[in-house]
Amino acid sequence: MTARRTTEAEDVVWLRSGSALPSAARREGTELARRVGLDEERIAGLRIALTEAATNLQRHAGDGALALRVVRFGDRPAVECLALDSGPGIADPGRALADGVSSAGTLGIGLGAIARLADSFDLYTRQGQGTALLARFTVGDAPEPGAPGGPETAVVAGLTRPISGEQLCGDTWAAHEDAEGVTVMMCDGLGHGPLAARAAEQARAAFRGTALTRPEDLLRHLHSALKGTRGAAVAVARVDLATRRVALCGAGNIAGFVLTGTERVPLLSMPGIVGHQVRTLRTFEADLPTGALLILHSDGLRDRWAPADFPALPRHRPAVVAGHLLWQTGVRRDDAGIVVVKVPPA
Ligand SMILES: [Mn+2]
Repeated sequence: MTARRTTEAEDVVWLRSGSALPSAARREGTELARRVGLDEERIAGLRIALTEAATNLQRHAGDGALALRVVRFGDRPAVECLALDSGPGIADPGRALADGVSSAGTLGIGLGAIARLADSFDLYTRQGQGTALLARFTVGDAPEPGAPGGPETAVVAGLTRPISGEQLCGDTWAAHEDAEGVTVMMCDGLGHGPLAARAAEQARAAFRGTALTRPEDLLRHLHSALKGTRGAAVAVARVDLATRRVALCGAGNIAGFVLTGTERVPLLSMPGIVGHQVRTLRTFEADLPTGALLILHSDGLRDRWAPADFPALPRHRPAVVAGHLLWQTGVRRDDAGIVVVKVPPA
């Protein structure tokens, strides 16, 4: 068997915009950074970046939040910060990124400093819609996969957010990457709270432990693994890097589609509850051209939008795409989960 890399949903610390945001961001960020062994100099940089991102949200963003978490690239952990908002957007991101221009007006370091301090940075902003900012601080020096100068492999990123008032999330995702392709799962445990989270955890464990890559086989495997839980909506997709085709098999309400700059090609799921009742399984296929994204998300995100609502979004890093779509289309009355796959040029 070829070497395989697994990525999975992580615990996400969601910090809503408010007066305590900068100090809360520094505290939580520092804790994550110490846990993964980031050195003190990088931690100092992380704290500056978090202060600036948090202050931006407070001053300009209206409704916004920071999502902090540990992500892993192989055995290299990183602390990742997503700053997401529904603010007015940044009119001139090029200028805001330039040296010395502080978007907060006080620190004098601004977005340019965040971009310099982080080893991975990306920004999507649209006037009248909002902004998604990614700043990542990785342990070690080697460039991560998919980064400029890094190995050209597929890049997978997801994001989850529990329903308002809950700590645990019933939405989850996981992905395997190997030399031939990428296999990805999105799972929405029925309802919310601890029982939904348990179904999600069981789906993730079953996905982690299998070598199956054919979506229909995988879905059947997950169906058995979820017996005894309250059940879930699950979709599994396989991207074949040689043919640049994607195949998806799903049961229940998971949205799956290929997104280009101008088009959204749906990959349908069948009715059913994985773990309880799955009658007919069908696999749907589509092309995945260079630059296009494969996106799976739960019904905690609205899916009535057009590619023109998010122009140029597919050009951005999958973590920014996941963050922006979750923030802009996510609902508060349900768990929300999204996973985004971008494949390298052929
Ligand atoms: Mn749901």
